[in-house]
Amino acid sequence: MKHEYSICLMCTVRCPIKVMVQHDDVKLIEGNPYVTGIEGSICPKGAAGVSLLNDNERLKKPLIRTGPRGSGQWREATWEEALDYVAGKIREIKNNYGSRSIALTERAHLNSHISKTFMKAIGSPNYFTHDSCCKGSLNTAFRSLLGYADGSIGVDLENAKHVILYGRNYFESLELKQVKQLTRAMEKGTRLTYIDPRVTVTATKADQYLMIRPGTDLALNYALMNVIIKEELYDKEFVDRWVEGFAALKKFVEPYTPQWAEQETGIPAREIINLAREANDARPAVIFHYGYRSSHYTNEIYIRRSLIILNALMGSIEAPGGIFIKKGAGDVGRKPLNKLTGQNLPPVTDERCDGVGTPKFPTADPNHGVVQLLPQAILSEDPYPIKGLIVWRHDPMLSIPDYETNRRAMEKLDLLVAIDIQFSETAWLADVILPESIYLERGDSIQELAGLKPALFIRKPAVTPRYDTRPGWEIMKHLAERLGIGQYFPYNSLEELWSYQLADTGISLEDFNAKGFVSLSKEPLRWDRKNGIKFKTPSGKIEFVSSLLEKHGYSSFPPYEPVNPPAEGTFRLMIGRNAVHTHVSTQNNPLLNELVHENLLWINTGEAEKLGIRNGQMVEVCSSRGKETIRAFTTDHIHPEAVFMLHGFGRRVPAQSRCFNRGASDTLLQENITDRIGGSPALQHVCVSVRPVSE
Ligand SMILES: Nc1nc2c(c(=O)[nH]1)N[C@H]1C(S)=C(S)[C@@H](COP(=O)(O)OP(=O)(O)OC[C@H]3O[C@@H](n4cnc5c(=O)[nH]c(N)nc54)[C@H](O)[C@@H]3O)O[C@H]1N2
Ligand SMILES: Nc1nc2c(c(=O)[nH]1)N[C@H]1C(S)=C(S)[C@@H](COP(=O)(O)OP(=O)(O)OC[C@H]3O[C@@H](n4cnc5c(=O)[nH]c(N)nc54)[C@H](O)[C@@H]3O)O[C@H]1N2
Ligand code: SF4
Ligand SMILES: [Mo]
Repeated sequence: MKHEYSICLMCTVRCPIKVMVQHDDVKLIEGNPYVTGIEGSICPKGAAGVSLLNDNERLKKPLIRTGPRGSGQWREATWEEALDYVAGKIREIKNNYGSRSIALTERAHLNSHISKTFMKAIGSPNYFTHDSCCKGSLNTAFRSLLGYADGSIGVDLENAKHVILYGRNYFESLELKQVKQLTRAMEKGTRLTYIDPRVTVTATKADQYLMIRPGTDLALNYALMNVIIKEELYDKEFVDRWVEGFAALKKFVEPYTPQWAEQETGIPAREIINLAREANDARPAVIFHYGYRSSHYTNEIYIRRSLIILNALMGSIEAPGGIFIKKGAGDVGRKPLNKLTGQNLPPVTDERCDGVGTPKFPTADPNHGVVQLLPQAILSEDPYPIKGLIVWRHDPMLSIPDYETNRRAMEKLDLLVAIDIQFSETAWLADVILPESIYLERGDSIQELAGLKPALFIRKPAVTPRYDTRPGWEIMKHLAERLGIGQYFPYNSLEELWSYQLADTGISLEDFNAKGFVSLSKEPLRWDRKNGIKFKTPSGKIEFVSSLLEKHGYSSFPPYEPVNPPAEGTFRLMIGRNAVHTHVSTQNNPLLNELVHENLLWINTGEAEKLGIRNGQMVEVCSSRGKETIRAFTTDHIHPEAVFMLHGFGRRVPAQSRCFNRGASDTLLQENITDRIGGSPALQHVCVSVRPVSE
């Protein structure tokens, strides 16, 4: 049997894989055996990529809509026809409203340098990614403290002595390599503390689990800082050398005692004091995990800042077993991969339609915008109309809170184009669907993976496309040619794209053949903690008092204010993932759907009893935005103030028959409210009532 080394795309973690191929068919997918930390392993979703290839509910040909939006009436088209149609509409919108009225949103991917260049060449500032909905506030928190975005930061789980996770549900919301690192570390004695209002799989593996009242992590952290500073449990040398604003923090946290935090969080004061002391015992090899998905509450920026500050107090930044700034090709004296930047193009000067980078929203990251503000911008035409939207590997209908408002926004567009592999809820409303070949059938831009040991990875086609689909980088090139901007995309084939990236790097395509990757450093790269850490803040230090925040009039340490408490008779709606599904992508996958085909509403047993709800019974969940029906799962393993459901179910597209109408949609219930400093949506702001329904 032949094999090809490639990169998984069943989720966005991009694990290196080995694809076993016979007669142009994929027989098995394993992890790449040569990659340290992966050693051949793969998660259930990665293995299920096999069934995606031959799924008869995939997109197979370009489609042009013939009926009203959402009616499911399409006609098949040739690529020429579909691309001509899209290019014609883009030109029309440009002529009528100007270039800025075209937006593009995507789940950031290996070819994002191509889509960014495409938008620059069109002349529109409105390039968006999913990122704000995932961790916009974490990004801003890191920039406010270290000067780096969150994407530049990693955790050295393997060498940590104590890992403290705040709802970072590693064993279900997977990053394969990190899960394996953490497991190995725990086998060698690393302590795991897990803090969540819900007993997750990760909680069951922890040495210590603290059930926190939802939305009160900031209170816990202020109290931890209070103890750490009062009992002098912090790394004085590190703080003296690297921290700006320690004295201000010290004064600020004085009133936030563990006894105070006990009232707010429900965690006993003595546990809070213990945790502070245990962290001190392990420092600097201690990680207060700053989280991954960080779109929960309106004060998210300050929760994330407090976690990063705790790491700084422990001196864990750039220490083995702490958190680190990722190193790239440049750090080993190599030339980074070339990427398209459209450097010969004039800069785009129009302001973004979400106001990011303007006085309206100065602190969020303009590199990917705040995508959840897009529906409102479309509907209000403020500051100007958005009339065309290209959506590439993203499902804003489901990934931006408040489904009904999203739908109204999509309906208002003159042009909606979806580049996807299946009928997403957004594709279902599109004018044109451009089907992309799946990751097993296509190659993509080479990946430069920064980290302690930077390396290059490559996604190569393992089999030929099953249907009339194309890779996204080719679709964009062909669209660009029709718009007279083809010259900014200097490739005609995958090989030419790779050659462009590798030019003058001293690395050739053949270097990937043996193991599927090229290592750039054998040893972990760490900076000298005395004098060598290159923080990118204006002061060159860790800014507890943040110049980014203060210059725009925001406080670095605002007094604690509770987030909205659930009104009488309602519960906070918490959400998350499990190990079997990826966001909104895999619910219709033939194999994964068999494993988990609906979501359940976790509700505390005592609360369920009060409402007359039995385990397994159907219940109606009602919010200010909508109503859903779902099966109840009664359990003591969730805080009584909250209910919980998996994200990604309750689907409305009949052509995705396996997941159609199964379970409930969190998106439909959520309100679209944003942390106006950090940029994340407060996905868990919404509170819901729950009542039994007769079956
Ligand atoms: N309501 C709500 N919203 C959320 C979240 C939540 O929990 N609840 N979570 C947030 C988080 S953490 C994230 S990261 C985002 C994720 O949001 P999204 O990026 O929208 O979600 P995904 O499921 O990763 O994928 C989106 C689309 O990519 C398509 N796709 C998959 N593979 C390919 C491919 O190879 N090519 C192309 N062209 N398309 C492909 C899928 O079919 C799907 O339609 O959502 C955020 N928004
Ligand atoms: N299998 C799988 N793995 C994935 C993904 C996937 O879709 N599927 N997606 C990837 C992506 S893009 C992301 S962003 C990450 C997400 O990784 P995580 O952030 O670890 O994942 P979530 O599943 O969103 O889990 C959120 C947890 O926070 C808890 N929680 C809710 N409210 C609070 C609170 O107030 N305080 C505390 N302490 N906890 C709270 C919830 O109960 C839930 O268990 O996962 C990544 N890995
Ligand atoms: S975590 Fe699983 S689905 Fe995600 S990239 Fe890795 S193997 Fe693929
Ligand atoms: Mo995410």
